[in-house]
Amino acid sequence: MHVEFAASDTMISTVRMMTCWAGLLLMSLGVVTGSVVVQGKDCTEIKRFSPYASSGIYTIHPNGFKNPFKVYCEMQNDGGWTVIQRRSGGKVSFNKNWNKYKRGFGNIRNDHWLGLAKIWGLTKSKQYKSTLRVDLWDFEVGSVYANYQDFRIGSEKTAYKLHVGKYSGTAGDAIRGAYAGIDQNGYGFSTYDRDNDGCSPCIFGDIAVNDCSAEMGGGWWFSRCGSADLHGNWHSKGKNRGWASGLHWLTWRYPEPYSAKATRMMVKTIEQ
Ligand SMILES: [Ca+2]
Repeated sequence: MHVEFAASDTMISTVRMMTCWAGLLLMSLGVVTGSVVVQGKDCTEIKRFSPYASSGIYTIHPNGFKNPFKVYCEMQNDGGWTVIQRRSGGKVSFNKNWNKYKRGFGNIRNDHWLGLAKIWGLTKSKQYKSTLRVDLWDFEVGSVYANYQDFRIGSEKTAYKLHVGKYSGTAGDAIRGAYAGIDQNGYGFSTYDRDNDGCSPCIFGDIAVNDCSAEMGGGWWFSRCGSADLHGNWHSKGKNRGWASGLHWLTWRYPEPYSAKATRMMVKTIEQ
Protein backbone atom coordinates (compact mmCIF):
# COMPACT_ATOMS: atom_id res chain seq x y z
CA MET A 1 0.00 0.00 0.00
CA HIS A 2 2.81 2.32 0.96
CA VAL A 3 4.48 1.83 -2.45
CA GLU A 4 1.20 2.48 -4.24
CA PHE A 5 0.75 5.73 -2.38
CA ALA A 6 4.32 6.76 -3.19
CA ALA A 7 3.76 5.93 -6.86
CA SER A 8 0.54 7.92 -7.02
CA ASP A 9 2.24 10.90 -5.32
CA THR A 10 5.01 10.73 -7.92
CA MET A 11 2.45 10.57 -10.69
CA ILE A 12 0.62 13.59 -9.30
CA SER A 13 3.81 15.61 -9.05
CA THR A 14 4.83 14.51 -12.57
CA VAL A 15 1.45 15.62 -13.94
CA ARG A 16 1.80 18.90 -12.04
CA MET A 17 5.25 19.43 -13.49
CA MET A 18 4.02 18.65 -17.00
CA THR A 19 1.11 21.10 -16.56
CA CYS A 20 3.56 23.70 -15.33
CA TRP A 21 5.93 23.13 -18.27
CA ALA A 22 3.04 23.17 -20.74
CA GLY A 23 1.89 26.42 -19.17
CA LEU A 24 5.35 27.96 -19.32
CA LEU A 25 5.69 26.82 -22.93
CA LEU A 26 2.35 28.37 -23.85
CA MET A 27 3.32 31.56 -22.04
CA SER A 28 6.67 31.78 -23.76
CA LEU A 29 5.28 30.90 -27.20
CA GLY A 30 1.97 32.72 -27.03
CA VAL A 31 0.32 33.66 -30.29
CA VAL A 32 2.25 36.03 -32.51
CA THR A 33 0.09 38.86 -33.88
CA GLY A 34 2.30 41.11 -36.00
CA SER A 35 5.35 41.61 -33.79
CA VAL A 36 3.35 41.21 -30.54
CA VAL A 37 3.21 37.95 -28.57
CA VAL A 38 -0.31 37.50 -27.23
CA GLN A 39 -0.46 35.31 -24.12
CA GLY A 40 -4.24 34.86 -23.85
CA LYS A 41 -7.58 36.57 -24.34
CA ASP A 42 -7.41 37.79 -20.75
CA CYS A 43 -5.70 37.05 -17.42
CA THR A 44 -8.32 34.41 -16.55
CA GLU A 45 -7.40 32.37 -19.62
CA ILE A 46 -3.64 32.76 -19.00
CA LYS A 47 -4.07 31.45 -15.44
CA ARG A 48 -6.24 28.57 -16.68
CA PHE A 49 -3.56 27.47 -19.17
CA SER A 50 -0.71 28.19 -16.75
CA PRO A 51 -1.87 27.46 -13.20
CA TYR A 52 1.51 28.48 -11.76
CA ALA A 53 1.74 31.79 -13.62
CA SER A 54 2.67 34.64 -11.27
CA SER A 55 1.17 38.12 -11.06
CA GLY A 56 2.67 40.61 -13.48
CA ILE A 57 2.37 42.21 -16.89
CA TYR A 58 0.99 40.16 -19.79
CA THR A 59 -0.17 40.89 -23.34
CA ILE A 60 -3.81 39.94 -23.93
CA HIS A 61 -6.17 40.03 -26.89
CA PRO A 62 -9.87 39.83 -25.90
CA ASN A 63 -12.24 38.16 -28.40
CA GLY A 64 -13.61 40.60 -30.95
CA PHE A 65 -11.31 43.46 -29.92
CA LYS A 66 -9.15 45.04 -32.60
CA ASN A 67 -5.65 45.03 -31.09
CA PRO A 68 -3.78 43.24 -28.28
CA PHE A 69 -2.67 45.29 -25.28
CA LYS A 70 -0.70 44.96 -22.04
CA VAL A 71 -2.36 44.56 -18.65
CA TYR A 72 -1.39 43.69 -15.10
CA CYS A 73 -2.67 40.25 -14.08
CA GLU A 74 -3.38 39.43 -10.44
CA MET A 75 -2.97 35.66 -10.37
CA GLN A 76 -4.91 34.48 -7.32
CA ASN A 77 -6.12 31.09 -6.05
CA ASP A 78 -9.61 31.77 -7.44
CA GLY A 79 -8.30 32.59 -10.92
CA GLY A 80 -6.55 35.21 -13.03
CA TRP A 81 -7.86 38.75 -12.67
CA THR A 82 -7.27 41.53 -15.21
CA VAL A 83 -6.59 44.76 -13.33
CA ILE A 84 -8.48 47.77 -14.71
CA GLN A 85 -7.71 50.30 -11.97
CA ARG A 86 -5.18 50.73 -9.21
CA ARG A 87 -4.56 53.63 -6.82
CA SER A 88 -2.07 53.76 -3.97
CA GLY A 89 -1.02 57.39 -3.71
CA GLY A 90 -1.23 60.85 -5.21
CA LYS A 91 1.40 60.62 -7.95
CA VAL A 92 -1.05 59.90 -10.77
CA SER A 93 -3.87 62.45 -11.03
CA PHE A 94 -7.25 61.05 -11.98
CA ASN A 95 -8.61 64.49 -12.94
CA LYS A 96 -8.55 63.68 -16.66
CA ASN A 97 -10.77 64.41 -19.64
CA TRP A 98 -12.96 62.03 -21.66
CA ASN A 99 -10.24 61.09 -24.11
CA LYS A 100 -7.81 60.12 -21.32
CA TYR A 101 -10.45 57.98 -19.60
CA LYS A 102 -11.20 56.37 -22.94
CA ARG A 103 -7.54 55.57 -23.74
CA GLY A 104 -6.28 54.94 -20.21
CA PHE A 105 -3.43 56.55 -18.23
CA GLY A 106 -0.77 55.88 -15.59
CA ASN A 107 1.63 52.93 -15.44
CA ILE A 108 -0.01 49.48 -15.44
CA ARG A 109 2.59 48.23 -12.93
CA ASN A 110 1.51 50.93 -10.48
CA ASP A 111 -1.32 53.44 -10.33
CA HIS A 112 -3.38 53.47 -13.51
CA TRP A 113 -6.70 53.41 -15.30
CA LEU A 114 -6.75 50.81 -18.07
CA GLY A 115 -9.16 52.79 -20.25
CA LEU A 116 -12.85 52.52 -21.12
CA ALA A 117 -12.23 51.25 -24.66
CA LYS A 118 -10.18 48.32 -23.30
CA ILE A 119 -12.65 47.58 -20.49
CA TRP A 120 -15.40 47.50 -23.13
CA GLY A 121 -13.22 45.09 -25.15
CA LEU A 122 -12.70 42.89 -22.08
CA THR A 123 -16.40 42.64 -21.18
CA LYS A 124 -18.29 42.74 -24.48
CA SER A 125 -18.07 39.08 -25.55
CA LYS A 126 -21.28 37.08 -25.31
CA GLN A 127 -19.25 33.86 -24.89
CA TYR A 128 -18.46 34.67 -21.28
CA LYS A 129 -19.55 36.87 -18.40
CA SER A 130 -17.27 38.98 -16.25
CA THR A 131 -17.08 39.45 -12.50
CA LEU A 132 -15.87 42.80 -11.18
CA ARG A 133 -13.98 42.86 -7.90
CA VAL A 134 -13.35 46.16 -6.10
CA ASP A 135 -10.79 46.12 -3.27
CA LEU A 136 -10.53 49.02 -0.83
CA TRP A 137 -7.78 49.53 1.76
CA ASP A 138 -8.15 51.90 4.71
CA PHE A 139 -5.42 53.56 6.78
CA GLU A 140 -6.24 51.72 10.01
CA VAL A 141 -7.35 48.09 9.80
CA GLY A 142 -7.10 46.42 6.42
CA SER A 143 -9.34 45.96 3.45
CA VAL A 144 -12.89 45.29 2.30
CA TYR A 145 -14.22 44.22 -1.08
CA ALA A 146 -17.23 44.38 -3.37
CA ASN A 147 -17.96 41.73 -6.02
CA TYR A 148 -20.38 42.23 -8.90
CA GLN A 149 -21.48 39.41 -11.18
CA ASP A 150 -22.15 40.09 -14.87
CA PHE A 151 -20.09 43.28 -15.12
CA ARG A 152 -19.94 44.90 -18.53
CA ILE A 153 -19.88 48.33 -20.09
CA GLY A 154 -21.42 49.53 -23.34
CA SER A 155 -19.58 50.95 -26.33
CA GLU A 156 -18.61 54.62 -26.58
CA LYS A 157 -21.98 55.28 -28.31
CA THR A 158 -23.66 54.47 -24.97
CA ALA A 159 -21.10 56.60 -23.08
CA TYR A 160 -19.67 53.28 -21.81
CA LYS A 161 -22.88 52.60 -19.87
CA LEU A 162 -22.30 50.57 -16.72
CA HIS A 163 -24.00 47.23 -16.09
CA VAL A 164 -23.51 45.25 -12.88
CA GLY A 165 -25.40 42.19 -11.66
CA LYS A 166 -25.66 40.70 -8.20
CA TYR A 167 -23.51 42.25 -5.46
CA SER A 168 -21.67 40.37 -2.71
CA GLY A 169 -18.90 41.46 -0.35
CA THR A 170 -17.97 43.42 2.75
CA ALA A 171 -17.81 47.00 1.41
CA GLY A 172 -21.52 47.45 0.68
CA ASP A 173 -23.13 48.08 -2.69
CA ALA A 174 -22.04 51.67 -3.28
CA ILE A 175 -22.72 51.41 -7.02
CA ARG A 176 -26.44 51.08 -6.26
CA GLY A 177 -26.01 53.71 -3.57
CA ALA A 178 -26.22 54.42 0.16
CA TYR A 179 -29.81 55.68 -0.37
CA ALA A 180 -32.49 55.45 -3.09
CA GLY A 181 -32.37 57.45 -6.31
CA ILE A 182 -28.61 57.45 -6.93
CA ASP A 183 -28.16 54.03 -8.59
CA GLN A 184 -25.13 54.20 -10.94
CA ASN A 185 -26.05 50.90 -12.58
CA GLY A 186 -27.26 51.70 -16.12
CA TYR A 187 -25.59 55.14 -16.21
CA GLY A 188 -23.09 56.42 -18.75
CA PHE A 189 -19.60 57.60 -17.84
CA SER A 190 -18.99 61.31 -17.08
CA THR A 191 -15.86 63.44 -17.07
CA TYR A 192 -15.45 67.20 -16.64
CA ASP A 193 -15.84 67.59 -20.39
CA ARG A 194 -18.62 64.97 -20.90
CA ASP A 195 -21.75 65.18 -18.73
CA ASN A 196 -24.02 62.14 -18.30
CA ASP A 197 -24.60 62.49 -14.56
CA GLY A 198 -28.35 63.24 -14.39
CA CYS A 199 -27.82 66.57 -12.60
CA SER A 200 -29.07 69.77 -14.20
CA PRO A 201 -28.75 70.64 -11.35
CA CYS A 202 -29.13 68.20 -8.44
CA ILE A 203 -30.08 69.81 -5.14
CA PHE A 204 -28.33 68.43 -2.05
CA GLY A 205 -29.63 70.41 0.94
CA ASP A 206 -28.77 73.99 0.07
CA ILE A 207 -26.15 73.04 -2.55
CA ALA A 208 -26.95 72.88 -6.29
CA VAL A 209 -24.62 70.58 -8.26
CA ASN A 210 -24.55 70.62 -12.07
CA ASP A 211 -21.37 68.62 -12.58
CA CYS A 212 -20.63 65.60 -10.35
CA SER A 213 -17.20 65.16 -11.95
CA ALA A 214 -16.15 68.65 -10.82
CA GLU A 215 -17.73 68.14 -7.39
CA MET A 216 -16.55 64.58 -6.60
CA GLY A 217 -13.47 64.45 -8.80
CA GLY A 218 -12.30 62.40 -11.77
CA GLY A 219 -14.40 60.43 -14.24
CA TRP A 220 -17.00 57.87 -13.14
CA TRP A 221 -20.48 56.49 -13.86
CA PHE A 222 -22.07 59.27 -11.82
CA SER A 223 -25.83 59.12 -11.23
CA ARG A 224 -27.11 62.18 -9.39
CA CYS A 225 -23.49 61.90 -8.25
CA GLY A 226 -24.01 58.76 -6.11
CA SER A 227 -22.06 56.86 -3.46
CA ALA A 228 -19.16 55.37 -5.45
CA ASP A 229 -16.31 57.35 -6.96
CA LEU A 230 -12.78 55.98 -6.69
CA HIS A 231 -11.32 58.69 -8.94
CA GLY A 232 -11.32 61.83 -6.83
CA ASN A 233 -8.22 63.33 -5.21
CA TRP A 234 -6.03 60.99 -3.15
CA HIS A 235 -5.56 62.15 0.48
CA SER A 236 -2.88 61.10 2.95
CA LYS A 237 -3.47 59.54 6.39
CA GLY A 238 -5.17 61.90 8.83
CA LYS A 239 -6.22 64.23 6.01
CA ASN A 240 -8.53 61.76 4.32
CA ARG A 241 -11.92 62.54 5.90
CA GLY A 242 -14.62 64.99 4.90
CA TRP A 243 -13.50 65.91 1.39
CA ALA A 244 -16.07 66.14 -1.41
CA SER A 245 -13.44 64.72 -3.77
CA GLY A 246 -11.72 61.49 -2.73
CA LEU A 247 -11.56 57.72 -3.18
CA HIS A 248 -15.10 57.23 -1.93
CA TRP A 249 -17.24 54.13 -1.37
CA LEU A 250 -19.89 55.59 0.87
CA THR A 251 -21.66 52.35 1.84
CA TRP A 252 -18.38 51.47 3.57
CA ARG A 253 -17.61 54.66 5.49
CA TYR A 254 -20.56 56.99 5.93
CA PRO A 255 -21.86 59.68 6.51
CA GLU A 256 -18.52 61.53 6.75
CA PRO A 257 -16.78 60.85 3.40
CA TYR A 258 -13.71 58.65 3.98
CA SER A 259 -11.06 58.60 1.26
CA ALA A 260 -9.43 55.16 0.92
CA LYS A 261 -5.68 54.60 1.22
CA ALA A 262 -5.65 52.37 -1.85
CA THR A 263 -8.06 50.83 -4.34
CA ARG A 264 -8.03 48.16 -7.03
CA MET A 265 -10.62 47.15 -9.62
CA MET A 266 -10.20 43.93 -11.58
CA VAL A 267 -12.15 41.57 -13.80
CA LYS A 268 -12.38 37.79 -14.10
CA THR A 269 -14.24 36.03 -16.89
CA ILE A 270 -16.52 33.00 -16.62
CA GLU A 271 -17.24 30.91 -19.73
CA GLN A 272 -20.96 30.51 -20.55
CA1 LIG B 1 -24.92 67.48 -15.16
